[in-house]
Amino acid sequence: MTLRHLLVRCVGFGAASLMVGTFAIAEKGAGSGELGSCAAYSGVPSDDNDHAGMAFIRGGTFVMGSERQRPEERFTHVVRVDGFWIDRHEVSNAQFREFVTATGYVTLAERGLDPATHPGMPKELLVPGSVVFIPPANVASGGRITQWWQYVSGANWRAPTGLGSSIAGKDNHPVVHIAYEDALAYARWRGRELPTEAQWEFAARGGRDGEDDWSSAFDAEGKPIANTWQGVFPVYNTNEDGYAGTAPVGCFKPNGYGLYDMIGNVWEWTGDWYRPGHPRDAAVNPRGPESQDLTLTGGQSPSRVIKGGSFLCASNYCARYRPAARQPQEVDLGAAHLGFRTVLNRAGGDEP
Ligand SMILES: [Ca+2]
Ligand SMILES: [Ca+2]
Repeated sequence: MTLRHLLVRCVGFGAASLMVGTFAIAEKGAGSGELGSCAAYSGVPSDDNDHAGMAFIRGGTFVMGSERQRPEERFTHVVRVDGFWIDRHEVSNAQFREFVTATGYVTLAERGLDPATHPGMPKELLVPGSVVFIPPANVASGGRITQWWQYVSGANWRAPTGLGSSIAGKDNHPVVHIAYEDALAYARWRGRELPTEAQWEFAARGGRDGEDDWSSAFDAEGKPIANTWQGVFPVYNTNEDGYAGTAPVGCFKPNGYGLYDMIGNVWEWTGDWYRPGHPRDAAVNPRGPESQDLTLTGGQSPSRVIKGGSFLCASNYCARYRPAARQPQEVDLGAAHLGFRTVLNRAGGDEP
C-alpha cells in the first residue's frame, strides 16, 4: 500500500482554509541579497557558469549508513566517492521558474497520472494535484498519516496548498511538489544530474567523521540549527527555529562543506532506487540497486531514496534529520515537504 493509495481526495480545499497557522513564514535575517542573508536572497545564485551556485566536494572515503539508528540504514559499509560539484542550496522556486520559462515544462502534479499506467488507482488520485500537509483538527485524530497528508486537487509547485494559493513572495523558498521526473528534467536542462545517495550522504556529513547523529539538526544545548518541527507532531509546533513551513534557502548555518539545509527544510530526491538496508561490501561511487532487484507488490510505484528530513520532522515523528537517514518516495508523487538539489559530475572527479 503506497502513500497515494492511502490518501483521501480533498477537492475544494481553498488556500484560506489551508494556510491558517501552517505555512506562515517568519521573516528574519534580511541582508545583502546574497545566499546566507536569508530573507533578502533572490533565490538565484549571482555567478554565471556551469557550476553556478555549487560547491566542489573533494573525493573521499566515508562510512555510509548507521548501525545504531534505523534498520534500513544498516549495514554500515566503506564507500569511496569521486569529487563532485553540488548545489549549495535546495533548488528554489525562482530557479525552477527559470527552467519552466525556458522550456515550457509542465510538472507531473500539473498533468496528473495516466490511468493506463496506473490500473486500479482511484480516479480522484489520478487528477492533477499533490500531497499537502494539513494539521489534524483535533489531537485525538492525530495518529494516522491520512489525518495530515491529503491529496489536494490543484496543488503543485506554483500553488503549494491548492487552488487559490501561490508562491508570491517565495522566490527564495525551495520548490516543492516535484516528482522524480520533474527533478531529473530540471537537472538535465542545467547539464547536471541528481546526486546519488552516497554523494548526498557524504556531502551532508560536511567532513564530519564517526557514527551518524543529530548534530546537524541540533547544537550541543539542543537548540535547533536546521528547519525541523519542534514540539509534538502533528498537533503542536513551538516554531523555536522561526519557521512553521519551508524557510527561504540558506537561513540556517551551512555545514562544513558550505552547504545549506542538507538537513531539514525539505526532503531531497536522490537518484538511487530504494531498498531497505545497504550491502555490507565496500563500494566505489555506488548508485544503489538495479530496478529489476526491487520488490514491488501489485499496483505499487517504485520508490527512490529521499534524504535529510524536512520542516515536518519532529523528535516524536520522522526524526530522520541525520545524514544516514533515508526514506522511500514513490517516483510519481511529489509532496509539500519534498524538493531536491543537483550535482555536476566530471570525469575522474578532478579538482577544479
Ligand atoms: Ca521549523
Ligand atoms: Ca533539505
